[in-house]
Amino acid sequence: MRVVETFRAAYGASPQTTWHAPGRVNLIGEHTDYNDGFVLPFAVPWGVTAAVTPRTDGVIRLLSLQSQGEPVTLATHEESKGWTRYVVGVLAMLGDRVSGADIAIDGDIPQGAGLSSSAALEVAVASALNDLHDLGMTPMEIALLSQKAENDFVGMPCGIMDQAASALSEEGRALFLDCRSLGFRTIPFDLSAHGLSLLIIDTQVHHEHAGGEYAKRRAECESAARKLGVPALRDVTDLAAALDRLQGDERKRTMHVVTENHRVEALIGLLRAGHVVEIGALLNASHLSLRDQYEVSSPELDLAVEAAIRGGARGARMTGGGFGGSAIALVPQERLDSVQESVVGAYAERGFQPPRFLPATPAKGAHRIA
Ligand code: GAF
Repeated sequence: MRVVETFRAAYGASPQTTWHAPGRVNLIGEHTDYNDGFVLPFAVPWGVTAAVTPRTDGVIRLLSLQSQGEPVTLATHEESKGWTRYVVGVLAMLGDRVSGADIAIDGDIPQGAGLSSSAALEVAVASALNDLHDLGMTPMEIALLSQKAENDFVGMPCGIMDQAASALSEEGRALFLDCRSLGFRTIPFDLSAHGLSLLIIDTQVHHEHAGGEYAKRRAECESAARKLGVPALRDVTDLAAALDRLQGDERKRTMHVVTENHRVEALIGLLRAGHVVEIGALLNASHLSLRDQYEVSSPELDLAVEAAIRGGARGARMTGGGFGGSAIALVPQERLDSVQESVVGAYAERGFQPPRFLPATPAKGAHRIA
């Protein structure tokens, strides 16, 4: 394994453990996690591998096969930049349970595709350290610690979805998570048995303002919940009455969150009943709500969705935080070529840079590989 070889070459000994943690796509339940709502992501076949050996002197040595040069040497709480923040953040959250580490990282998640490479990095490192130090954390506790690293150390106020998907997913299944109780179950998600595929359409565009807009959406939801006198938008039961009491953006955000939770539940009902093709309509409705009520889509994502449907997809939506990244499309296998042609053609016509296509099958969550 090349990450193990690189570790040996850099640090002069074999790593004591090596863990892999995947990225994710979200089938449905977008911007619901930090509103105590429901999500339905699954792990993708790409991820981050972390080869790790503990140290006892409070130092972190860190290298990545995706960035050039010598290992970076940092203290366990030291402020750092770029990708190293996610690793240092995990060690900072572990506090005196760990005292430094030598770490080599390898990753194959397409960069900028919005498939949660940062969550995969956090979960891979946290899982390896949990293993090495016998910390006894459950996968959910690893996800929570990784989220805290991202919230408190990196400063991104994300919910729990991405880290939970990376830590808890199971091959061939989607992960239904109640983000309030943290209760979860996995649901069989085998599209090929129904002659379907889930195609990721990576727009290869990521808009700069994404972080600030994300925090703004979260603040709007929290403000709307306060005005409605509920702990979180999850608790809105009478949507019409709630909308009467809100205005402007807060009204629109509330409409999205409440109906998106309904869509997650409806989609699970369809999967249980075996009506897989019919989930497409819910994907479409989710996209329109994210575009018009939550306002987190982008011209590239909207075009990917429209063109995929024109090419024969049974449904499509943006996935993840938005403002770029990827869309997903539910495609009958015999239409895979025509959907891709339709999207490529539409992008060329609008002068957008060509998108990238990746087939998504549900993969296994974080696990030890050596
Ligand atoms: C990003 C966040 F990290 C998640 O927590 C979630 O809120 C998602 O955007 C939107 O559903 O991926």
